[in-house]
Amino acid sequence: MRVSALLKQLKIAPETVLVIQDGTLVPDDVLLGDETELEIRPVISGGSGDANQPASKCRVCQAPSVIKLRRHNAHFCGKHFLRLCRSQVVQAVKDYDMLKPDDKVLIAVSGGKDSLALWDILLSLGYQVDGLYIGLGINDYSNTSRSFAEDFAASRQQHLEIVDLHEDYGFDVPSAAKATHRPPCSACGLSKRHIFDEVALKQGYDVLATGHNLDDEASVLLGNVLRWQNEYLARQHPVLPAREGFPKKVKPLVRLSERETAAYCVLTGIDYMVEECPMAAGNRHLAYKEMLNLAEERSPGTKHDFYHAFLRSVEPIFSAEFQGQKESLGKCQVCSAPSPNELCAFCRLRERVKN
Ligand code: Q46
Ligand code: ZN
Ligand code: ZN
Repeated sequence: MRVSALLKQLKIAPETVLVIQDGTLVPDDVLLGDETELEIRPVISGGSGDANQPASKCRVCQAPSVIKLRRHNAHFCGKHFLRLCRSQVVQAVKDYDMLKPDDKVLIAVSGGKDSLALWDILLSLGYQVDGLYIGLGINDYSNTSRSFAEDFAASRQQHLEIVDLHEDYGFDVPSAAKATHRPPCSACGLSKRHIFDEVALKQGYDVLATGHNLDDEASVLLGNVLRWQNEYLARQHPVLPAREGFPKKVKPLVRLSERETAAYCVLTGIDYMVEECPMAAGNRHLAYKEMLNLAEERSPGTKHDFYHAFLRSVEPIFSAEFQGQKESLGKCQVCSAPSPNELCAFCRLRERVKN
């Protein structure tokens, strides 16, 4: 039986998983023996069926391929797939003026596929990049994801800064969610943004990089469009310039899908946290990802065109509308972060959880 037939029998959409044997990818057209042991690793949320891929060769070198990318309408061998991933990052960096060669970069690392793939790609491109891991106190998930981040940093002899929400600030994400009666992702996102900014500025980094990929950005865009959140649309750019109290922020993975970053990790031997955060359930962006995966299934390239055509043609209109409307901010009396109030949102959250 071929891999494609096996997936069809299991009712698994090939675009939603990676099939892995002995640490490398197995293409859809490979014939499986009776004793073959495979890992079928989910890599995206949602999606639907596709099967019976034709026998495949790498588009570049004609060697047997390991992955098919439908939106490029091409197969790639491992070497040329990795080269494609790096070139997509180079292209994003160039298109949006994300990084200068001698920038001191801080990357927000979660232990998942995206941030570790990005760290590896930026290092391979010669950038100077340190990692920042934030312990969120989400039980085993946090402990395990931290060890993936630490192992990667150690294997590449890179510096990983660790901040622990509980040890350093006296609360964690589950207790913040309880105290605020809001979804965990709300307190989590707020805390992460605050700490990323604080560490990047205090330690003199030029740029903060995050591992948001094409699926993340396209699903956020869909959410913003469905509700016509014009102000959010004006700010949905892969680069946010530095301004008083905020570091420059960049998203160099906006040309790569999450399936591609997962495949990058498998092919480069990067161990990452495969399990999703247990608090992600109910996050409405997962529903938007599923919608986009359905559209992508019918029409490969939809996600890319939706997001990148927005950046090219529509985002400038929204950002012009809100140009110069940024409120001038004072400083938080506790932590000095920019804030329109006496206490910034992060310090207010801390107070609320404490009481
Ligand atoms: S870690 Fe935090 Fe995510 Fe978990 S609680 Fe939500 S925001 S889902 S990237
Ligand atoms: Zn090749
Ligand atoms: Zn504060």
